[in-house]
Amino acid sequence: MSSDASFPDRFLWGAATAAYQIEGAAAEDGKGPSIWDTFSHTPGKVHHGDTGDVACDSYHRYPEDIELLKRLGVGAYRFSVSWPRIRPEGRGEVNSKGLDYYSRLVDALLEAGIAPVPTLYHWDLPQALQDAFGGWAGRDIAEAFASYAGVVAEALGDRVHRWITLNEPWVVSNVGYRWGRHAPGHSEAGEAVAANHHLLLAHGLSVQAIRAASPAPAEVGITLNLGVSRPTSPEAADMAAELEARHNGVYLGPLFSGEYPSRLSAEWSPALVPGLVHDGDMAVIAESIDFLGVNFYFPGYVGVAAADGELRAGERPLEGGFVDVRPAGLPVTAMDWLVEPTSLHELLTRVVAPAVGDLPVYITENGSSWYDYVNQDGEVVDLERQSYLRGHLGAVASAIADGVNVRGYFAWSLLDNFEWAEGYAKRFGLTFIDFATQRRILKRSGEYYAQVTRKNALPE
Ligand code: PNW
Repeated sequence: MSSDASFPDRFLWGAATAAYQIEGAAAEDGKGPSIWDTFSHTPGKVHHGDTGDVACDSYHRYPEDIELLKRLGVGAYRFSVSWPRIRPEGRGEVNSKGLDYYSRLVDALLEAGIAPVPTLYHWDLPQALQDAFGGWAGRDIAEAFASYAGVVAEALGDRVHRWITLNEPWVVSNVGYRWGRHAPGHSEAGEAVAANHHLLLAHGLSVQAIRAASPAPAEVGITLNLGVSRPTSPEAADMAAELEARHNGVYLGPLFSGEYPSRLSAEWSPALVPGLVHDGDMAVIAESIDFLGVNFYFPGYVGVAAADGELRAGERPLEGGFVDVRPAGLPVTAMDWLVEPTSLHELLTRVVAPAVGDLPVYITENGSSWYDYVNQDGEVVDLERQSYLRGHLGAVASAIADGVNVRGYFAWSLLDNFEWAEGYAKRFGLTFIDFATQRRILKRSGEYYAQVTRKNALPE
């Protein structure tokens, strides 16, 4: 990977956030409660008892945040729309004050020359729909989501030309419904498999709804968090392939080939659950899209557990005598996530390109968390984040050189924010936030990113 990598003309540089992580104003202007309001207010669910009640107060401070985007020199901002701001009960009555907020945000972005790229679902499901349908585990959620998507597209589609339906359905179904670490905090494999299918069905129906409701031509895509699993010995190769099927194939298969991967069991494959997949569903899910969004943070390594079952240093248990491994020599972030930029190149060339062919791909999130602090000069010198960014941008450039159709990159995140179950303890921002005062400080990595976006190349 050469250090002077440059990017194609019209490569789209961006930064990303999500509504519950930054907006605050959790009960303002008619917003209804979401499952994350409920979950974060449940003792023991989120580190330190943190909630998104105030977060970065971006609901009020978005003009300041747009100034930060201008300093970064980005051409696009990926934010998410809060479903319970638009429909406090999830269905039925539309809250015009909620739509007005996003309309003001979109206008201010366009004024600044920044393209708005909204995500319609970044995990803040209306609590009323969790109660009514069991959330994503219930089939009726799919129509409700498509209806809400149509409402937003009708209101903003004269100015928004690129939409993302869902953020990371793998995390929604597994972290939320299988392992219970995210809202709604359930640990039911059956619910997780059902959620997997209903998320995809909701996606397909919403693609149709957005195109039908939008007053101007719209590009529509979905964001997946895809992974690479690397076996550390030949005996672990089959388990690595299994993990990739659960992580990637169960989404890429239906979206791009109209079928779930055949190797998976009923614990993981909606196709094997009686009554879950209805006639016609697979065609709706495979509705053609205009781009694929890819989120990437870290690779996985799979090894065989020690014969006595004891965990060795850096290992975490997986099922069936396998372990998740941290190979010596690779750095880890504050999240304990491995740093290995070549794995992003591997993902794009080995996993993404074969599935999507020539379809445009956007990296819709990539970034890292470190223990940042403000030094005596009032600066945040986050050299590890800068190095992570540089390495991963190099990987993107080399994947493009190898023929992958990557059209843009969104850094995660514009701001330090509410990092879900980790609360405010884990910082991913290019901007530091002092949560006591809401003061924003562009970090060294943000200055670096501004150089990249202006040169359309990696400096030095
Ligand atoms: C993504 N994992 O979540 C989300 O889209 C962001 O909202 C979040 O802040 C960011 O990554 C950093 O965590 C993920 O366990 C959560 O593999 C968990 C995983 C991956 C992504």
